[in-house]
Amino acid sequence: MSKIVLYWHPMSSATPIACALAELGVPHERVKVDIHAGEQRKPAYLALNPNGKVPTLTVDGAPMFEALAIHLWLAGQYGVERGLWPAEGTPERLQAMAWSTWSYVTYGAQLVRLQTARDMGTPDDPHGQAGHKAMDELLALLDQRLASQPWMLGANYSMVDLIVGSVIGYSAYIGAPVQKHPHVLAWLGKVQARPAMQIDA
Ligand SMILES: N[C@@H](CCC(=O)N[C@@H](CS)C(=O)NCC(=O)O)C(=O)O
Repeated sequence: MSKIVLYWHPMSSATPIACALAELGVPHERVKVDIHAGEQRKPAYLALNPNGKVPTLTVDGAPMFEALAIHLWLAGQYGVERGLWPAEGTPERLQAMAWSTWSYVTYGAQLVRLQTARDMGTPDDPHGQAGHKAMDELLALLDQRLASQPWMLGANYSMVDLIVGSVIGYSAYIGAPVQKHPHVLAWLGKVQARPAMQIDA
């Protein structure tokens, strides 16, 4: 098996990756990068991640960055044999890619608007309000999907639930209207109750 190292900081964008590694049962090392002390801007770290952020994952010493890319790589590499990610060439794989990207990119863009307004102490300014409204509409899409099936891909839990659930869970924490969408709320509770989501990360 490849040697996997996760560069992380507690309660950060690296946390869902630590949870994914736990869910998949992938042996790995963790290296803490203290982003409050500026360690992410040191040349040795920038050589692994020119973006200067956590997470970074190295695979036999070769680095990759961006949480979504890491999620998709881990799921494809370790998830199929564990029944947690659909096999290549199946319609379910297409849905897994689509919804994972939807959460980090489409929903994530609105999350950033709300987060920025919140960080500036003005969550109710027009920018924050627009982000809130857009998230409400996107959550309605998700609610519709989860009204007819218990998990993102159908009858069984998969890494898509962990990936999408991590983004939706964080958005709820910063004030997205998740509680208005009953199927999303119930599903999120189940995702967050998984043992892999309880790890100290
Ligand atoms: N889309 C990026 C976001 C990463 C990100 O924003 N990480 C934050 C922690 S949550 C960080 O490292 N911040 C340090 C900094 O900006 O200097 C990714 O997935 O790599």
